[in-house]
Amino acid sequence: MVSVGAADHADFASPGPGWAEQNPRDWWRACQLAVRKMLQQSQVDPAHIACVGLTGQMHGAVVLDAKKEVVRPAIIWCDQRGDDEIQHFSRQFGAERLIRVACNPGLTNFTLTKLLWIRQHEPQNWERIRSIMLPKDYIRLCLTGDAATDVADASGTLLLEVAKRQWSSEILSAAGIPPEWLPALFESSAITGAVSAEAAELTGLKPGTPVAAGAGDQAAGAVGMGIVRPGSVSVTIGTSGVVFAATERPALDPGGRLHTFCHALPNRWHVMGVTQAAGLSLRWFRDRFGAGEDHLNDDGRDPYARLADEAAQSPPGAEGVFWVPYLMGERTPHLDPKARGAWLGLLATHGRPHMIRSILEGVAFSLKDSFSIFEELKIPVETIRLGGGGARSPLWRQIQADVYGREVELVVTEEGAAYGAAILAGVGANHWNSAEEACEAAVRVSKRIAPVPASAALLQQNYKLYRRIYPALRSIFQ
Ligand code: XUL
Repeated sequence: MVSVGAADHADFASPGPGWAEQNPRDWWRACQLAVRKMLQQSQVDPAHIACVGLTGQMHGAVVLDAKKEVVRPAIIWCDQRGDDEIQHFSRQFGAERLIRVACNPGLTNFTLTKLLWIRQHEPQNWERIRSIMLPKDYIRLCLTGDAATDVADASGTLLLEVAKRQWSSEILSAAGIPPEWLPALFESSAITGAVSAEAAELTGLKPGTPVAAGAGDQAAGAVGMGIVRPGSVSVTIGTSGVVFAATERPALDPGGRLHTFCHALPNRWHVMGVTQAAGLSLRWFRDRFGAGEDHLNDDGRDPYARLADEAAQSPPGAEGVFWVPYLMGERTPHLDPKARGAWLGLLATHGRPHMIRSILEGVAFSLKDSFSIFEELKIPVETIRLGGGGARSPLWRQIQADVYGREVELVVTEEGAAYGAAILAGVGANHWNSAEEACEAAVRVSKRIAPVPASAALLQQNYKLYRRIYPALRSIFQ
């Protein structure tokens, strides 16, 4: 499996307010290093690798010229610059019609928005574009020479007819995007090509090793956590935070607050709600204010563990301090790129422990907003599994169980997206007949965490107050 360009661990350039860019060449260099290191450390014989799976951050726009050279840095998933362009497109296309065709509304995050922005603001770059792709598919191009993608990742472009699992000629023609710019579409476990001699030289993989379509980080992560059947839900806190539910059919939110995408299994879809700055809220705190009193002394401990220790000094509810995590605008439920982060309720008696705990609670409140929409749309929630960096913190796990008011589960393998990509590659290599069968065999629950009644009751109360914060602040953000 190759897990590519996940912005969770890499920084991005922000050359303007709310902008986010990375250079695809950096991903390819990192990928070569990572694959070489993996082969070296694991001592796996490349000849024994049956298939390579791919996953990576979603929604980015990688734009290439006729020679398949990168035209400009990729504008990535959390970039917010294209609000005017996507609003204009939605009005012209018809906002309701867009939800009917693409199953999703026009949002700044989606790939189409970034393409519209490039055309409007960088006509000289637009003229050079001959193909467009998603981040992990740029790595596929470097590995195999093929321009291909999977329906799950393609769902996040706003160029797909999600219900039919095919590119939308209607959207493409309304947006003025030539269909020949797009990669070929596959189901996630299909084989799209094979490792080229040149890529083999650079990575240490064996030439001719098949490469499966794979999926974006969320759908692959869900497979890695066994979220393949309706009723199973995951909450993943990486840079962003995602509440993800598998569905039998495309479940449409007429308000467009949830994303409705193809899942990485044939004939299956999923919905997901996204908090833009989940893990990012805590990383921001660490980067700006340090990781604990001893942050100047490198005591070798994980800075996030030190932050959690500090947070644990505050009681549940952070003695009235609230954090709203809108550091990169917000998707679910507000769909508002102008939303901003805020602390509320501070008194002179509060200190870092309250502020850090309020971040952990505020992110969990924001994720609970997705569960509230699931309830409205009657999307079943039978089991909840936690993943991503956020699931490594015992305190954040407990806060989540308390805020959701439900038992939560952990799975043995933490690297959800990478593990999911490997599972999908295993299906592609006919090791299993289906991703469902593979998940039965390869995903195990390691722990169950029940809500603590007293703190759960308090946090449910606080969630009601949290819900009132955005409407109260909205006009100030504008
Ligand atoms: C999902 C999303 C994130 C990114 C970054 O919609 O934006 O999962 O893929 O990891």
